[in-house]
Amino acid sequence: MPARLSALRADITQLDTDAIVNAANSSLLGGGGVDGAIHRAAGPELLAACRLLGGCKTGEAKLTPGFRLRARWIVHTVGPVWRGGLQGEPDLLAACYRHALQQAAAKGARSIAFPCISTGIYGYPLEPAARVATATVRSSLAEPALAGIDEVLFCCFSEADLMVYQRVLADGGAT
Ligand code: AR6
Repeated sequence: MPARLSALRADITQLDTDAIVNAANSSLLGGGGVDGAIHRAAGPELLAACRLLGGCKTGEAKLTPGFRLRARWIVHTVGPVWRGGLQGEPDLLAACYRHALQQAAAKGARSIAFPCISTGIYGYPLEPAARVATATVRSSLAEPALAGIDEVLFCCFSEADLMVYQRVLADGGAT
């Protein structure tokens, strides 16, 4: 069975996928946006766990438990700051999605939810980001190591973002 890819409008902290992804910064010590929301919802144990991780480079991903969340795992990844698109941003954003899937699959997660990484404070335009996200997830799920993942949710925070994702998923032939 191919994995199901879909978009929804939600607060990612409320989802009950096995893993959720955090759009963090390289310190992994919290911030605004979805990062702040995840830290508030998961509780102070999350910050304590993140302190032990030694930060995270752009495009990489590190995993913690979900603590007070319904999700069992949080995969923290650091998206690129948008600098016009010619500074390697698409490859770095793709690496975030690929590495987050790998971290989740290594723990046996079957379902995972992504926020729209880099498209808030980091300024990556939404539609090109959504194209990188959906194409990377589709191609990565063909890797044998990721075969256990059967559901990927793209969690949009606004109705406008959801409409873009639905169009991009439809263009790519998603189920
Ligand atoms: N659930 C789902 N999506 C959300 C939520 C939520 N609760 N809250 C915000 N979003 P951003 P970035 C959406 O700025 O651009 C932090 O300070 C938001 O509407 O959170 O990768 C980090 O520490 C947008 O669509 O992440 C870094 O310093 C998306 O999440 C920096 O921001 C991403 O926006 C990372 O910036």
